[in-house]
Amino acid sequence: MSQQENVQDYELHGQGSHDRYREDILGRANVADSPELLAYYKELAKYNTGALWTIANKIEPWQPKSTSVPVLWRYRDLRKHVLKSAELVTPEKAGRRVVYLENPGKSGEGPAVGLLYSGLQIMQPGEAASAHAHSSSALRFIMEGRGAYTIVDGQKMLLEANDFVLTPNGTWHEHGVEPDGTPCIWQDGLDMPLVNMLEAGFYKVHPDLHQAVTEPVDSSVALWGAPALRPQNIGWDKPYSPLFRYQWKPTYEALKHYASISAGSPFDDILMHYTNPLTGGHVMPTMGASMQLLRPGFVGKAHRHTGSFIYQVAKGTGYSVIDGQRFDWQERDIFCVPSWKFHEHVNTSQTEDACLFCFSDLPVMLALQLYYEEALTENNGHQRVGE
Ligand code: 1HN
Repeated sequence: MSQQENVQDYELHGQGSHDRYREDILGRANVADSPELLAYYKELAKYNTGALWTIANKIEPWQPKSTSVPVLWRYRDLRKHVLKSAELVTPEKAGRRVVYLENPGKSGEGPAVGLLYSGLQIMQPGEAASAHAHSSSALRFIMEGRGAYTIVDGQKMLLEANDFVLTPNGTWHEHGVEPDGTPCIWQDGLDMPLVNMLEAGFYKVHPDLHQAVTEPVDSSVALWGAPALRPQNIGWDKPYSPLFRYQWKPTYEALKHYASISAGSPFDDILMHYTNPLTGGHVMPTMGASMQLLRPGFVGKAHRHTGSFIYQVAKGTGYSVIDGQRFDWQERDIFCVPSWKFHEHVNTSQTEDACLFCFSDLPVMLALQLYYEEALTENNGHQRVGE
């Protein structure tokens, strides 16, 4: 799965990548401007063409160069602003009442990191947002509140703190909070920037604005939620998981069981991917998700890999060093790791578990043979902070 040998190969050739001399001897473009060439470039531009050697080194980096930067979004800063949005606009007017997370490296474009979108959505008791469908896939991670629900293709499911929920591409989906509930906030994650980059974005509003609930509540959990048991004679030919709601309690229990018999990974300690129960693969074709447990006192080593990753702290306190910057986090904070940036995680508590929810474009990277990873070898596997 990891293409580590290839990475080493690339590294060898990529050394001194900013060095013109090396570009030259390594057979990279290194053409100096001359009046004759400048006139030639001008002439080519008239015909909507260009000389590849003027842009080749830029469009073919030695290694991935993310335009996103690591960011930590602190929930204690954001929560009041998310609550405020509920006073300012209605779900009817806003369509989706969401405060989106924007990466400073990509401002004006919308992504939280790479080609992933994320935002915080709030619904008040008694509110309901209308049903729509799009070619983007979406997921939710529930942060707080009681009484929230989502309906996906006629299946209603309840949303509780730390539940992970799918609304795969093409499905009708709508959300609301029961009248006797409390204000509910969750994180949305979408592949929309990827889908738009591929120029494949479609969107439609449900003709009746709301769907009929055609199945018993939480039917996907009843059918597909049992560990390692597959229901008999249930046809499912969709490219995404038939289980739409992954509840927190069994997820945490599974992590604890795994932890009880495993030394864990030096980078991630105890990490489990949410899976499509039919295939064992990722939950959707474009986005995958995981929950990891950092046991008390865990100090992770640094590694890096391709793909864009958005974390939410489901439990505990600690910090992550991302591209040489330390980010201290606590429950409900969100942070991102851009592609090919070194990162390492630490649980600062000696007594309490820390759990990190994470979603990513890993399935895309794997399917397209673009997944590479490597460990940091110098400095005993730890980044130097602030250098
Ligand atoms: C969307 O459909 C939802 O269904 C939330 O709750 C956020 C952001 C961009 C595009 C579609 C939702 C979204 C979104």
